[in-house]
Amino acid sequence: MIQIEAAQPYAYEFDLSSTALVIIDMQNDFCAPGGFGELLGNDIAATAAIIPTIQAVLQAARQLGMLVIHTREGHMPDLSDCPPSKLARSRKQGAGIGDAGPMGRILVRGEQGHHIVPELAPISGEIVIDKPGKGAFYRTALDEVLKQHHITHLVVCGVTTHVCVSSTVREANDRDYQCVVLSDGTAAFNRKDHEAALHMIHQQGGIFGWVSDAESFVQSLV
Ligand code: TIU
Repeated sequence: MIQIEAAQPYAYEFDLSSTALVIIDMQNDFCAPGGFGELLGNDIAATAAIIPTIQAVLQAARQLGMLVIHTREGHMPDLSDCPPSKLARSRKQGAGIGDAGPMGRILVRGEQGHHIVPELAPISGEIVIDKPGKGAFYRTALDEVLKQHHITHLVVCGVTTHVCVSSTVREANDRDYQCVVLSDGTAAFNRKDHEAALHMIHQQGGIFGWVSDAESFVQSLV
């Protein structure tokens, strides 16, 4: 059993064989200029800045043979999996899903904006989950995939803390997965949303899970 002593609200314990690293939506659409995140009016500096931190976590996980799962938010080219309300709100915000953008059609599978940033590109044996929603369990095979691999614990990184990371951790918690979110391996477009989202996870004795940091996770593995 491995322990991250410094986790909040208390030490997080896990076994390598039953733990997956889950990297949420580290796509150009959220981390690169001209992507969906920036077109929505956000500053992508914070989401781009965590790429090297996640690289270090990913390298450690790969070396130890942990199951690695990458997720991507996006829609089919015909937008048939895009809820009309989500589509309407994106258009109102001036970043219409499916419209032409600087990196191809916005939030559409196969377009440049939808690709995972090159530094964190999945390698052979890693699982990529395409999701139409904010949570990674909604209308995906994630739960089945995790069960096939006998996974009970998730180490969560990615973007954004208050949106897709938060939704996914809440969905995971209801399905009995024990999640630790790495505070510096996640980011929101602003600090206030990031910190509030992390607080909501570990408050009330870990109401949705644990919060730790990349260094503590990597150190726990050695
Ligand atoms: N991946 C993810 O968080 N999708 C978003 O739309 N996030 C925002 O913060 N907008």
